[in-house]
Amino acid sequence: MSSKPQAQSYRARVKNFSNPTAKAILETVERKKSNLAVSVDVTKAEDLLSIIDGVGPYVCMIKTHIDILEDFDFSLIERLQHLSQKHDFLYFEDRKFADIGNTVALQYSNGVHKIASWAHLTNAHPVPGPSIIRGLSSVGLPLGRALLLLAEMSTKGSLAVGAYTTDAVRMARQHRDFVVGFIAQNRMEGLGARPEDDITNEDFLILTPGIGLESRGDSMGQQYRTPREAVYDSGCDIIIVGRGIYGTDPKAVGTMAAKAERYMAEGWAAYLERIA
Ligand code: S5P
Repeated sequence: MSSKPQAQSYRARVKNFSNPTAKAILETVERKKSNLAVSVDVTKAEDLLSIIDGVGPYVCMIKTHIDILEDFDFSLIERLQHLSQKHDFLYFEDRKFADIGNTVALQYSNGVHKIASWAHLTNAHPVPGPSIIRGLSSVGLPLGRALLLLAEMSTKGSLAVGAYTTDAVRMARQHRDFVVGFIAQNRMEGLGARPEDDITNEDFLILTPGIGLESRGDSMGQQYRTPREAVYDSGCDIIIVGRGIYGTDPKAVGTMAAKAERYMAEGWAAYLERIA
């Protein structure tokens, strides 16, 4: 008889997934004792590289918005891959796909960014229905990649609530080989399960943005909570921290590393408390 995923260790949950990226995420979290993903939303490639190099020791994952860069060139990808090997973390390209299957498959594999060729993980809005998963998985699954659905958002007034969230979980349940979890604010265990759904061994990774220790929000609708509120109170697995770590000065890498270490410690302590 197995306990609920949120009461299990990251290591014990590796077996709950068939997807190689999901397994690699859990193994990395366990190896580095870090459930911290740093979101690096900067516009210059050199800043991106130096921030990643600074916070790399403290993260299981780096989240990018590769289309924000003003000076993107595909040779950057090799330098990003070098950093992920040096510091042992995975890449999550926060692309938030939201179109028909055929279009998202092209956006994922082609264009200047060729996301599927380097990003272990990406995400999609469930708004178009299951065809978006089929489109993305036709590209990503053969490469061993994985997808998260945005089931909830951190912003004030988000429309991703109620039946929308429930339906996102149901969509994921039908595609567990490729959809390994959610961007969400809560652990939505068994949400909307029907009697015919076998959810005995169901496990999804919950990655949660909107994390800050020093602020409760920004002027554009973002809302923050602490690592403990996310991991212990709400049962989320990985905390995503952006400006709380890289702040406003992209050159202050030493300060960022210290902040990353603090978020890592708080996230890990909340996890240990949760599984205790
Ligand atoms: O609901 C969401 C989903 C995402 S992926 N709310 C979010 O803030 N995000 C992303 O997380 C957002 O695109 C940004 O890259 C990051 C949060 O950044 P921060 O600086 O507010 O921590």
